[in-house]
Amino acid sequence: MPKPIMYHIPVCPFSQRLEILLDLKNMRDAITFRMVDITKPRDPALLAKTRGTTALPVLELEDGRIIKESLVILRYLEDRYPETPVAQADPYRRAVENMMIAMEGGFTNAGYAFVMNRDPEKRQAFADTMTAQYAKLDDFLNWQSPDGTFLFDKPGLTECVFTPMFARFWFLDYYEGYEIPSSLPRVKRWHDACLAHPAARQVSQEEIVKLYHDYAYGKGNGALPEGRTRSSFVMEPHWSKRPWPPRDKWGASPTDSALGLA
Ligand code: GAZ
Repeated sequence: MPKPIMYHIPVCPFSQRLEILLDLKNMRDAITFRMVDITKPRDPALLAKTRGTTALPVLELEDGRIIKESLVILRYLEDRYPETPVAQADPYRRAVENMMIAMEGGFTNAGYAFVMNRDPEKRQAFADTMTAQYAKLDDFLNWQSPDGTFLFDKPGLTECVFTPMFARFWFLDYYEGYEIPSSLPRVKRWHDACLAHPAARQVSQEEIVKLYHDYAYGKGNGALPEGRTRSSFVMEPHWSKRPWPPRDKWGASPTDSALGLA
């Protein structure tokens, strides 16, 4: 039986959204996952399928039709495999879920802009922007689920969307010393439960801190900090064989060999 193919980058948070959904549905085997190495030029055959765009994940259906954008793929998979629903069925509850999902862009941007900032004088402003994003989520949870842990009784579509970002933001803890303020206990409870859930274990803190090292030097998506020849995103040497990077991100980047990349 042919299966849909997911072209993905294993460490990409947008791809992890779909892995969490499939794990919650117990349906990982319904999809064939094909890994793409973003540090190498993109396969022209895949580029033709995506009409020249390079962002992943991309889902190719059995008949060759293409779906892009993680939130669109997420809802497609939910509709296509309805046996174990993850999204809310009731229209108002579905709307509540989607109101919270609508906050993901601002939240994601705040965290990435914060870790990529290279001006120590602006650090506090980035931290404040991050806290304002957590405060919005905290307020929403206090409105819709004040006594619960998740938005509804168990992890749903909203948790699929945000959990991968909570995992990436381990880099804020490590490189910025930033944690959710204790004045926001509701979002902290949600955050901790999302990360502790068995369906969210595709990446570890150690993997994120090592692979995303170059983001702390302002370089995303495989770009190189000055003086370096290999991205922290390369697949070899494997991250588990590299040392933990220094936490202080404000000087020049450590060398390839200091990072275990040589
Ligand atoms: N909106 C798309 C989706 O599917 O939701 C975003 C997909 C995406 O950006 N994928 C990245 C990609 O394939 C990998 S993960 N890049 C390779 C390429 O050649 O395009 C990127 C950001 C960002 C936050 C995170 C990431 C990231 O900005 O982790 O900006 C580019 C990329 C806040």
